[in-house]
Amino acid sequence: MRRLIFITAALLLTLLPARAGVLAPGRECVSLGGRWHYIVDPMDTGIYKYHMTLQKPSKRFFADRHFYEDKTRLVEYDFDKAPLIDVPGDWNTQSERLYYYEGSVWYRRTVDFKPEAGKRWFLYFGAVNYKCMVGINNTILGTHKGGFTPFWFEVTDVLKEGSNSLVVWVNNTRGQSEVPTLNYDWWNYGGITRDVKLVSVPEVFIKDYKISFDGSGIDITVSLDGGSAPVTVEIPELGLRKVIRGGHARFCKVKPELWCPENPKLYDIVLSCGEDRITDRVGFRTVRVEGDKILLNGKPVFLKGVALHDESIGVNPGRCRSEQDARALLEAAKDLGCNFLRLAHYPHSEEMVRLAEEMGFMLWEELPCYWNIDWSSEETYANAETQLLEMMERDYNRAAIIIWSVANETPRNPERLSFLGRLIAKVREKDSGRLVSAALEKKLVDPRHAVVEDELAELTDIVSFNQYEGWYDGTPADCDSLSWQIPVGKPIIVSEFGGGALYGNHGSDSELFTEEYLALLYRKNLEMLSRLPGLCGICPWCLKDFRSPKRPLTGIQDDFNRKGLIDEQGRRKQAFGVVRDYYLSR
Ligand code: GCB
Repeated sequence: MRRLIFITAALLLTLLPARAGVLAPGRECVSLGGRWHYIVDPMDTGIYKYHMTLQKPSKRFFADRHFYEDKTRLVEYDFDKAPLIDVPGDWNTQSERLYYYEGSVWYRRTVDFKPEAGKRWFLYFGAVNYKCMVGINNTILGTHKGGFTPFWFEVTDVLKEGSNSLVVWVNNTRGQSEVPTLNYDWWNYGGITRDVKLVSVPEVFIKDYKISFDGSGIDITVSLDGGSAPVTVEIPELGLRKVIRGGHARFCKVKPELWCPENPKLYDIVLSCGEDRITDRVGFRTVRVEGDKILLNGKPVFLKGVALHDESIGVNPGRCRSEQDARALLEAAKDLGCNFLRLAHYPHSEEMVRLAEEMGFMLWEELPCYWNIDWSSEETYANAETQLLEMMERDYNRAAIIIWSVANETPRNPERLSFLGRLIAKVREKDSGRLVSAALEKKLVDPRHAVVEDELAELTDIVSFNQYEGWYDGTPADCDSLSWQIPVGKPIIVSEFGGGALYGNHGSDSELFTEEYLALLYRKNLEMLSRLPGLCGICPWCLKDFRSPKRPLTGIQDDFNRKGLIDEQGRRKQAFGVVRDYYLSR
């Protein structure tokens, strides 16, 4: 068994994808989304021999029967006859048989290709949950781990003219040392959950660019792949143009219209290098902390937030698949009066982030270091850091993101402090223009006194914590007299509070899971939180009821965490109005 784990780990480690940068946005892409064939493989027959020694993957499913040369061998699978599934999309909501499934699924589609002289080709995945191995025409391109961030492989030398077989092994088995770990409160949606694209670039191309604004000037750094050449950068509306030769340029003394929720101004930017050209939309703003205030563009701001999962609104909701799915959630948050979103508990899609930016939401983006992960494992740390870098690289240029958050409700111990301390140092090394946080916990020292005591708060810019007075602790009325002891001198964000209610379940306001109870809970919590000195923002937990296998209560939960202000179909509970009235009054 040990040998098997070792061989599997070795295979997974040696073929890592190319990383860094902005490969897909603003470029010529062919979406490979659509109907793919799939084979469910709970025993990993496509990988292992019957004695569990590692089967050379090229001799099994990657060979793709359709293209299989050796017709004399017994082949017990056929992608062409296998059922079809939508990509992007989770498998759990597309087949009743796969609703609770955690294991391996093989995907296959064919890709028509016509080579062009002087071009290179990359295969880009928006996200695959959780692990995957990708092959084309029987050549394994590599593997990726981490369910919410993009990765890509160069396929220039692998694609052949005509039809190509693209096979992806996906596995969403949870693991003790993974990020997230075995236990978490959301649905483990498996599959190729975000778009797959074929991207073409010239021999020398812009691999990455980063733009930032410090209040007086705009800095741009670019990096190239395949050679060196000058890069021209233009922001036409500001009349800015420069040729970058050494990888960096600064436009001094510029006065752009600043991005803010009331005026989410974005500018077109064009970068060109030889035949390569990328276009994007970027905003300019500053964010910093002064004492216990958060300053956006130099002025104190109150974050009227809500937390949400990347799960669509609908009768059978699943992982969001499209811009329309993201828009429906964002419109609900707009109606609630929000100017801020906590994108919980892992990186949401790029579409979600971009649309939120256009619509004027400040954003908190988060890593799935959730509850009690394996703090002492160096491999777990490396995994978390990779996910962090992939998230930051994808979204560095989004002005809407004001906070990177590294963890949620993690237990206090030295290993965790060191692990998260290293992640925080990494964030600061890569980005000095944003705030760093982590959602901490509060403790009741007795029913009337709550404390937030956590050495991690010394490393973050903001003291953020989750609290559930009136739900997991006490009653809504207890909010009236609860006293708080919170580290002083930093801004405070209450990153979660709330309770459960089933939409349409009415009764007295002392009855759990009724809309009336939840409305009272919110009224009492909002009064209590408003009294906290240094309060800079709040995030009700959460916008929409979301699927969670930890919530089986029949007739009420039925596999949904019912703490949404709207239910899974978008219907508003009474508490929605309570929060909206509060936001209108601030
Ligand atoms: C929390 C977690 C969140 C859960 C929520 C709950 O503290 O951060 O992920 O879903 O509580 O509903 O219990």
